[in-house]
Amino acid sequence: MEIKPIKKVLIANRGEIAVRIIRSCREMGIHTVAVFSDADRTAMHVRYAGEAFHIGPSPSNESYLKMEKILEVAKQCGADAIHPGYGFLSENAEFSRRCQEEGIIFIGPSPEAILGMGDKITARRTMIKAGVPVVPGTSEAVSSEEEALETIRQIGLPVMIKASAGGGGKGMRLVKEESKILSSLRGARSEAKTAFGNDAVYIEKYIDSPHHIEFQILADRLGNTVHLFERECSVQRRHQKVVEETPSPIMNPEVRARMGADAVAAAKAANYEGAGTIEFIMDDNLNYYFLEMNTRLQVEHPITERVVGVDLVREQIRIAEGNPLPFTQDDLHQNGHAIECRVYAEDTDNNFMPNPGTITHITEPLGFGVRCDGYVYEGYTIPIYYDPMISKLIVWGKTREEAIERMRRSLYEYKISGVKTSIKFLERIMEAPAFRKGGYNTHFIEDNIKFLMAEPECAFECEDLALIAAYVEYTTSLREIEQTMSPVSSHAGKEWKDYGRRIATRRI
Ligand code: MV4
Repeated sequence: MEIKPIKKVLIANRGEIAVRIIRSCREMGIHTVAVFSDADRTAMHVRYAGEAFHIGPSPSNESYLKMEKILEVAKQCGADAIHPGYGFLSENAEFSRRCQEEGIIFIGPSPEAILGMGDKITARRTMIKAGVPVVPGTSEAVSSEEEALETIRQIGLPVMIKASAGGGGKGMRLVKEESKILSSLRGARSEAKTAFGNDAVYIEKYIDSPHHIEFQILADRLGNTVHLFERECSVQRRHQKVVEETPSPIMNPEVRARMGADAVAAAKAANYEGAGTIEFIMDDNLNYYFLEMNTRLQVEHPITERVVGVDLVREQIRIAEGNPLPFTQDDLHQNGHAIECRVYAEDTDNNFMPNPGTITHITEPLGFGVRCDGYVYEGYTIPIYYDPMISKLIVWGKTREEAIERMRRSLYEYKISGVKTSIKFLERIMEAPAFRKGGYNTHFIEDNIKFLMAEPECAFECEDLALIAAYVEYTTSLREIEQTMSPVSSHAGKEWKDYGRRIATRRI
């Protein structure tokens, strides 16, 4: 098969993921083209890219979701590929098809693969055929109320009624009582009709307090498919992931091997090409079931990159060029432990309300084993139009314990002023006994909300630190004074220095 080198990539996205993609392109010697809305004229991805084109007003449906406008820019600037990132057009089969029609490489799966996994009933049937375990339930759309009652009698309550066109928690109903079956069915149907224009629903046995575990896969055009192990994503709030880690603390080698093989079988059954994720739910006995396939690069991809040692964006591009995967399954191993915290501009004390605004100061953590994928800078105003995620902080450690302590240290170093952020909430997660123990499930945040809402403990002596800060502040201003005034003040500075040294050595 033919290999077509990609020379220029248009990034149909914004924020941290656009910057992330540009970074890999630059390392590969690939030219980059940013697109931006009114609100993003001063955005980081515009500065990072080789070229940048304005595509419309701030709302995404008038800019980042405008397929024809983006294709027009791609043709005009001679881009031979488009990377959609996550969100926006990344799982839009129509966009994948339009790229094909225009002779532009879509760095992602075919329209058929997107459609096949986007319809959850079709996806379930595909997985059943491939021998991948699915949650006990229906393999066809529910055709009548009588049939629904009969099916639920067989499965047994509680059950989940889910919209076939849904996903990520949209169009779902949990049914616990016989008397609520029909009202839930009607509710789910009308919600699905309104949200997706498709009222097909299916029924699954309800798995109580599951763990959310997903497998990263990569598939090339030649039929080679590998998995890059799991990510534990059970720390979530209202279907928004908050912390992810790999390896999963509840996994064992035997289950990992079986799930990995099932993830590969799932990707092959979907005729998949590129990077994708197979989502499973797992119960406390480590029984696992296919839930959904995400046909895109995911927010939490860096933890896999860190532990497996693979740049997933680079591999996406190489696959899109038609190259074979440069490794086999046996070449891939997990090395150490990685954790990601998603930092949001939000008010955690006020129902996690988004808190966009101007960043007046930012100091990002650095040091051994630390990666910070962000896009904001001092003086930047986070627009109200898009996701309020500021950055993703990713740390690596030889062990899980080391990674947790490195995350605590990094969150402690992370200073953002001007907007409220979730940093302290994340510090508290790292301190939570239920997180440190490792057996947590998708109810972790609600089960521990009282603990998580409290002030984080200081990993260091707070009082001493305040004194050191006062000392630093004092001597800094002294230095400025010294430059313009009499030398008398430098003596006072020495007293502070001695005191500062004394307390600094007492640090824990
Ligand atoms: C479930 C489930 C329990 N039983 N299905 C939520 C998002 C969507 N992807 C599917 N979801 C669930 N499906 C059955 N049969 C529990 C959830 C669920 C969940 C799944 C993964 C991560 C977080 C979750 C939070 C609440 C519910």
